[in-house]
Amino acid sequence: MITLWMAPHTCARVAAIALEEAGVEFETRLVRFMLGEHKSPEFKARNPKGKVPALEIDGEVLTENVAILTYLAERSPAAGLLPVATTPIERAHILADLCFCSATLHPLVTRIRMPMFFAGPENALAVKRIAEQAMDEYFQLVEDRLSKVPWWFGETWSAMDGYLYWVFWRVEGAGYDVSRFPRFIAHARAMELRPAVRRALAREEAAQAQLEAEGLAFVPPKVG
Ligand SMILES: N[C@@H](CCC(=O)N[C@@H](CS)C(=O)NCC(=O)O)C(=O)O
Repeated sequence: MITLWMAPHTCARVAAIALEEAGVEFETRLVRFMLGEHKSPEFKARNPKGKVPALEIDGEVLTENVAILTYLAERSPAAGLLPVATTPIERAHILADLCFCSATLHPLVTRIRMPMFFAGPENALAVKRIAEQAMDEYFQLVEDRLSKVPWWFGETWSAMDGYLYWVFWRVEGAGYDVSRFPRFIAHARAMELRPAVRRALAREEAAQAQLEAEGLAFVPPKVG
């Protein structure tokens, strides 16, 4: 039994896309942030960090997207979630790319999306603008790479593309000007055509509809 603990619009989407692409059978469990369920003893027993995603596999819980993606890639080798490394340095390069998403891009996403969490509402716009400037450099890096090949690792899709897609979608929705990055836009739109991605998004939509029905959907205040 595999369970993905998730909340709509969060980086749990990265894990959901990989699970769907790998054809793994799994159920999703909605974590209601507005009720603080992610900080509840029940959830923290699974992930003491109080964050999604958490992937429960036969009672064992795996956290952190980088770990989840590398686990899934190894568990379902035929799915080709990540390139097959033949040397330790190749393996390390793949890990570095995934860490670029989790450790460099994701913190900027949070500052662009929720700047008020970092320095209060009065400084939110300044935080957002600084994060956007930092993001420009990294979006250009992705843009340059995607101007040569359709997917991050070349001609073949990988779970890294799912990670980049979530980053793109999250900041686009927060008003970040993506129009300067046409290859990245094309990448996002190509992602949305993939059947597995559509299935992952449908799961999220169902979870979001449930939150809305319960009056628990989170709407971040607009900044800028
Ligand atoms: N490094 C973690 C980041 C997880 C994370 O920050 N998740 C966010 C949603 S995108 C979360 O659960 N935030 C709730 C909180 O921090 O209170 C990963 O890659 O899985």
